Amino acid sequence: QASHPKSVDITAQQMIFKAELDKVETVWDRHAAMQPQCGFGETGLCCRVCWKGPCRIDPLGNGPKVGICGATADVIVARNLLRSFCVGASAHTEHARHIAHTLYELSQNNAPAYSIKDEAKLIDVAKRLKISTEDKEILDIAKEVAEVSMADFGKHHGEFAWLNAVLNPLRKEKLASLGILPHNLDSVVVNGLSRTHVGSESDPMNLLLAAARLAAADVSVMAMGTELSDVLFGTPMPSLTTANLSVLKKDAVNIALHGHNPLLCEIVCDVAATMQEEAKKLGAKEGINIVGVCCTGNEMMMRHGVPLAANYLSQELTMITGAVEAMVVDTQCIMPAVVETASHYHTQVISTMDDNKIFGATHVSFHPESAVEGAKQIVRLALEAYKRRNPDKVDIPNHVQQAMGGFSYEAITAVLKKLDNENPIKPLIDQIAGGNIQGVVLFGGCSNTKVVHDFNYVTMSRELIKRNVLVLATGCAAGALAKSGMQTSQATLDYAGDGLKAVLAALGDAAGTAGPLPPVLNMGSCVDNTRAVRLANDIAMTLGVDLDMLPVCVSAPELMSEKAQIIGTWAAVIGLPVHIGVVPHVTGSSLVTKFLTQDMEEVLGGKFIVELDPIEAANKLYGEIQKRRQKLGI
Ligand code: BF8
Ligand code: SF4
Repeated sequence: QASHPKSVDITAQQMIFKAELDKVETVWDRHAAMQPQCGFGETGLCCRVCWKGPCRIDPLGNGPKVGICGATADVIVARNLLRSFCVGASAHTEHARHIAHTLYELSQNNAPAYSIKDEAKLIDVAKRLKISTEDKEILDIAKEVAEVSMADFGKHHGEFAWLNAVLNPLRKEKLASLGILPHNLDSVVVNGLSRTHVGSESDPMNLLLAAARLAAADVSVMAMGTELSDVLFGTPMPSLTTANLSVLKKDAVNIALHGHNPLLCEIVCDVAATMQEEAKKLGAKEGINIVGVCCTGNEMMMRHGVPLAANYLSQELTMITGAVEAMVVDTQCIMPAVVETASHYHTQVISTMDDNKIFGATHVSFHPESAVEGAKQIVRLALEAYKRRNPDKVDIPNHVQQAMGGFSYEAITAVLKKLDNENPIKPLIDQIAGGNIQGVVLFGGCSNTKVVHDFNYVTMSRELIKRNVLVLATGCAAGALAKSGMQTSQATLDYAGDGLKAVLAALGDAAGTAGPLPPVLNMGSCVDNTRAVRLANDIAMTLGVDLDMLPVCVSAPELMSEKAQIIGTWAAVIGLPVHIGVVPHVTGSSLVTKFLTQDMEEVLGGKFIVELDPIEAANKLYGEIQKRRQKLGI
């Protein structure tokens, strides 16, 4: 049982094996039980929009060609897709709204647990939102930034401030010329949903254009989420930490923080630091050990160097170690199954958001106004659970992996400034033009039982790095590449091509790190994808071109969530080739499939590339990079 075909994370392999011994079901068992999966759903051809249905169109041409209302395969597929995107955009919207609202409450002195951790960032954000900062108190600036942000949600006239901050002028013009420039966040989602009501829009192309407009709104709201989080919690800077299930400690009260919203985890970290003695009194010699799961993990790793235990597919495995006292969750990507897994051990699952309860979990209602009390209650529940821990069930893997996180836009430009203070983007452009860096691939997205856990990330990134492609990563992709050792200096020495190796060594010297920078720069959680957009826009604007000219691609080789689906879509809408390693639920419509993988490129410059084989996928992305280098004449 030295290796397990379900994951390439060796600590996960070990815990999958333990789950079998402990007779605990995992996501892989449920995946197996679900086979074969429904072909109508897989091809996007199942419609449940109204109660005359469900209707399904046989992709092989047998049986009805249209639904009971007459909806064609193209309409059904496009409508399902738009609905999914609306959910993904809604998740990002609620995330950002929560943070903007807290910033506002802070400016009114109603959120005592929070403060402005990065004033320079607040001023930078204000400028980009065209808010004057002269002679204003910092809290007044915070109030205006929060108000302008919150106004973006429902704005019906005037400027869409965050859209202006995130899209470059050329791209804005392009989207405007196609009539797909969104005017706000909330009503674009509502509009998208309304168009999918029975008997509403039945022009599949127009549904796809609505999806593109929604995607442009989504990238704007994600930028808001990231940038305001930096204001409240600090802008990430590079730091060394550890990743994979080995970060759990036998002699500590282990608290796993899981979900997405930094509002909760930041305060739990602060409060836990003040309660170390209580844990030690219970016999936990190492006190309280906070670890991260999924994007909450990425947020904490980026800002505070908190160790990352797991990404999406290994979330249950944290508890299989038998050493997790509390699995504290906020929202998104939390498998309902965590409660069942926890029931086999002493783990307390604690939900924290009133609009995101988990059946069977203990609920601690968490609000910014009373954040410290809520966090204390959470830590106390973990301390209580520690008393119930069964040492016979504890088995923590011992393969600690180092990882460097913290590569925000600001962190990267700070390093580049050491090379050229006046024009920091120039050294990067020079290296791209000279060929030491052939191009950039941003890895994002989830893990998915349809792919061997983390395998595509590791395989593709090594293949690209070897060919001097710089890799950026966010979300569960960043988690996979942290756990697999790709965010270390050693990975540069082991895998990078000579050109890239030289650049990363020079950057490492400039940054003052012990060795070269890692070949995979961890940019944070999923919402943080917009950090990469800002960097790409800087390059494009310096060159006087739009993003559709840059040798920059996106890859989501293990994606699954609706959030990841819309992120991929906005990446294509802003002009980038987007690889996905899982077949999307659209193949039942040749029109939709052709638009996403071909026609879209002519109109917007970006498109989807579906390729399940990771080596072949790396080849294809490298090919796209070369095509774009040729267009640029480099
Ligand atoms: O936002 S990558 S599984 S954890 S959806 Fe979820 Fe996908 Fe992970 Fe973060 Ni993003
Ligand atoms: Fe069937 Fe049309 Fe109703 Fe969909 S909307 S379930 S295709 S009748």
